[in-house]
Amino acid sequence: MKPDIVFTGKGHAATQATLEAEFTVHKLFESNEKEKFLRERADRVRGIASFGHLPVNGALMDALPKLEIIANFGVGVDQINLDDAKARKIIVTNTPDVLNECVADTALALIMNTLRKLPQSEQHLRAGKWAGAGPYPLTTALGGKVLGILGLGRIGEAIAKRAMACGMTIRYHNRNKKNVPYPYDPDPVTLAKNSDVLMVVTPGGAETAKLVGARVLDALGPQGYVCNIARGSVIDEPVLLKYLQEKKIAGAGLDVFVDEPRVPPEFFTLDNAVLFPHVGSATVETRKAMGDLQIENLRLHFAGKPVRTRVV
Ligand code: 8YV
Repeated sequence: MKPDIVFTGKGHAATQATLEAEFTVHKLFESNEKEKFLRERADRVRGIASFGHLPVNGALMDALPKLEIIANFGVGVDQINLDDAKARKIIVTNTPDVLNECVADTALALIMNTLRKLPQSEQHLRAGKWAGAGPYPLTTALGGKVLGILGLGRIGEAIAKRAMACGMTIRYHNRNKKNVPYPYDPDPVTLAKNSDVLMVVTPGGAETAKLVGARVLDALGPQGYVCNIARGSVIDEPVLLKYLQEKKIAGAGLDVFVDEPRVPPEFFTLDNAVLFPHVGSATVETRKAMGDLQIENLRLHFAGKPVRTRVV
């Protein structure tokens, strides 16, 4: 008997194909009557493979009383209510580490594109302005600048290495000081004050919601840049938009947004922002590795063994 699991969203195709071969899969995201869908399967669903943004909260868990495990595709589990899972003794797994290098590559690309305005300069060429209006205006170098990392975990460390190779120096803020060679700032405002570029790498969720707002952006100042590779929720998005429009900061590089895939169209007209459609981990290799880990956790659990990457 194949265990029954629910997909919460459409996700990585090869991963979903493997799961469909090994489990009896129920696609919640395809249903227009979700309550009925869950009620009809409540007696047999033992797992959730979570993909995307659909909240996995206590109500969903209670609708599936046989639920034992929620295996997330992604390192960030902010859409899953971990307290609710813990209270119900439901295991939650994620896909850490396998994506560190790709996400750090994307973070470096954000810094480079934001400071050097490479997408904007390419636009200049494509619009035929190079020959007409002349060379693209000068931009600013990475070398010699201070990168402040807000949330120095494993991804943050991989970003630090790359930024140092470009001649940047590193500082950081975490809730707790770490045993690392980089100077520590006691709060996000001080970090922003001491940095030229602030890179947001914290987890999402309630604890970090709008951590970067007016006070942090004021501390960064008109010469400062902010980049976000974490979650849109960590930055106060309307405030950031206003600061970019009024040039109260120099620029922003954003891979994540509050209401993905919807991005406020006001961002599209900004010359001082570089926008990526949440591609941090989006390579063939990394997405396969993330899927393999998600699958492994489900296989191990249903074979009665401990999972590999347990969050709660
Ligand atoms: C993915 C991510 O975009 O791992 C995460 O937390 O945000 C990304 O790697 C996402 O999980 C894919 O849906």
